[in-house]
Amino acid sequence: MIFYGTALSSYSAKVRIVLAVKGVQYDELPPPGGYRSDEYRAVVPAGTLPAIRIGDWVLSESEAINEFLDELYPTPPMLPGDARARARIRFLCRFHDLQFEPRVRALFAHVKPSGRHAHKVALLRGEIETRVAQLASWVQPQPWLLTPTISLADCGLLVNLPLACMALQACGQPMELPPVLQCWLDAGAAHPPVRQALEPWHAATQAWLAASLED
Ligand SMILES: N[C@@H](CCC(=O)N[C@@H](CS)C(=O)NCC(=O)O)C(=O)O
Repeated sequence: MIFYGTALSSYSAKVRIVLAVKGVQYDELPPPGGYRSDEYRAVVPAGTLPAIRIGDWVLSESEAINEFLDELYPTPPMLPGDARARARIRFLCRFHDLQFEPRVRALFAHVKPSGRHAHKVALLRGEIETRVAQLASWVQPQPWLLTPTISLADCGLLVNLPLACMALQACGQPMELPPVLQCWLDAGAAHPPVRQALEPWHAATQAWLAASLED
């Protein structure tokens, strides 16, 4: 299996968690020509990261990849339980992709001091805090958000919740997490496959933030 990803791509990190938890053997490649390039689109038509390739079979979209990996490598199951439990896991995955991550991404334009608009950062911070409060009210980590073993619901948020904190800190408007979510993040960061999966993303993100702040 070829995994197309980069260290800085948060959606690549989301899939890398599933690959690490399931102990999948794969070769990681950067997108040939860069993402969105014609060269990469010739392999991955959507042009986005991450993507996987098995022979000439290609799949992009992190959530589709994660569900495919869960079916291909069923141990440990990351979409466990009955229909209702599985639906709740999918709900948190969509919440991450559709409600949470886009607002974190919108902060990126404001990290460099020269491009920062404090009032827009404040608006985004308010929207992110609303989503964080919703999330905290929906989960009772056991120790994972919805399950005793890590599920697909944890993966995107294990990347983008810390990213929201790091980006807001860099923008000069730090956010404090509710204790229930901070405890969950701490437990996640101590989990060896999660730690291994997040290491390259964390290092690249810190380097990018530091370089942007010096600009
Ligand atoms: N919905 C997509 C989003 C992936 C995404 O936005 N990836 C970024 C890198 S983290 C990217 O490829 N951006 C280039 C683009 O959108 O053309 C997924 O879940 O895979």
